[in-house]
Amino acid sequence: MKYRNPIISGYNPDPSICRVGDDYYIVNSTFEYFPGVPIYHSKNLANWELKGYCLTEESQLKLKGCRPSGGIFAPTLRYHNGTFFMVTTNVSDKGNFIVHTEDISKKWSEPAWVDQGGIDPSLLFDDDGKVYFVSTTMDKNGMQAMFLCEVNPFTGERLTESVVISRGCGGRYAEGPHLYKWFGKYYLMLAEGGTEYGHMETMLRAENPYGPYEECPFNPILTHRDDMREEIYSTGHADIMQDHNGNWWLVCLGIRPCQEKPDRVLLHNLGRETFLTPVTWTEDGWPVVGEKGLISLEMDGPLPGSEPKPVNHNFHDDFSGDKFSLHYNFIRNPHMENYILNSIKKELILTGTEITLDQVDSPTWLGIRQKGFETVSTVNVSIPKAIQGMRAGLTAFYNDSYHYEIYLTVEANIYKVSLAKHIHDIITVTSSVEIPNGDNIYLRIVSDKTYYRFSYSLDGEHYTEIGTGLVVGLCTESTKTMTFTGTYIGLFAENGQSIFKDFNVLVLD
Ligand code: 6LW
Repeated sequence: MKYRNPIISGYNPDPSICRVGDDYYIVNSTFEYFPGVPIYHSKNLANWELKGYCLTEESQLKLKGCRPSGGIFAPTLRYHNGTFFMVTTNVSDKGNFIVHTEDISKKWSEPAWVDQGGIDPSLLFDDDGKVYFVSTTMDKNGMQAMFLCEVNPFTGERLTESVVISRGCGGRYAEGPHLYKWFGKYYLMLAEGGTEYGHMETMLRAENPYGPYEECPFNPILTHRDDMREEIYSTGHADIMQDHNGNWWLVCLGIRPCQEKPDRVLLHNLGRETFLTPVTWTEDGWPVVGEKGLISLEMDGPLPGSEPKPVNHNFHDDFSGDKFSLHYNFIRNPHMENYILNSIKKELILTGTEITLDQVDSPTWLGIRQKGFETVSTVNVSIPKAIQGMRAGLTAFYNDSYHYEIYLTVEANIYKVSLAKHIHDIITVTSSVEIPNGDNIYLRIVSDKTYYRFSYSLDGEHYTEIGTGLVVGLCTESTKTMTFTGTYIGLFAENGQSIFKDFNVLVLD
């Protein structure tokens, strides 16, 4: 059956997959965003539905003041004896921890912290009842290595010394380790080369979890570093599982560049997304990923379950519900008293504080992942009480130093629609138009691979463009610090209350 990649679009990196009967689950990294670690569900590996998050309480996910792309790094999801276990790292809190639940629709446990350092933790539940915990960190000489210990997965207690089992297969930054027990052997899969354009997956195996490990003779088993098709890059940070029909699959992160030839500047703004590929095996027990280590946007494979349905990424919220859509994320731990849904009047009331989009804090902001290059986002905004300098509007947001927004504001008692941009250390208002009042103003962002275009309307039909912003300004490669996230389309308010109605994001590609 044919299916399209990415199977989970938009910023959904570091995928980990597990199977329970004929149900499939994927989790991803979330860094400074709240709630943490989304759980996607599928029956056919091609169509995925967001079902909730592993970390939904501040006690599980402390993000206050965390740097951009701090917080939650790569997670691993495993299922054993009726219990789901998710292990991850909060680099802005106490490091590696495990949460568990018997029902993913309910609250997960409080964190059980593990006394082994590093990032990218993973778990293996062995046949003899031992539970192995592996992560990547530096040894006492500052050399990166995979460390292994045995743990109690409920308490996080480390039961054995942490010992080095591998330093990878020669690529830099060996990380993203997953330990598996297949065909009576221990397989160790690693990401190497760094999560950028040199990214790759390598495979090793041993008779014993502590090694010695032999390397797959045709490593890397997956990489796009030399792929001249230029449609998917940076494939790596993968996880493998066998479906309920006995077929094997690999999920990995990858990026779709936003630059068209002949620009050839390698840039991406949507973040690292989740891709799927079939896996077959050589006679001597090594995995063959995709088309000899390459994957494509259109693939074919023995999918379990029903024929893939066309994927619709459109988002519409008329605020008639009494709960926030699962697709909304917040920046760090939100102050929920500033987010009020009025399902009777179909309004979202945002109370902006003095915290702005430019601060490493939690402004009054909620957003959904941008899931395609070509989008049309609209929202209706009103300012019930004019406060000088307040702002309320619609933003294309990467992080506190990289965002564009079109918004209502009040200056010297004059209502205006303005366009502001924050790129690196440049914060500027590039356009400002006087409007008659602050009631029911329509704001719109139209995006493609090159531009975000900003317009407003007084009647919801006739739009006036007030400016554009280059997509390149919101790309991961352009940020002044190392970042791992992707763009959101968000609503925000600062220094006053605003009323939002009818938020729509159409995804056209
Ligand atoms: C992830 C690690 C990595 O934990 O990036 O560059 C981190 N390598 O594998 C965030 O995705």
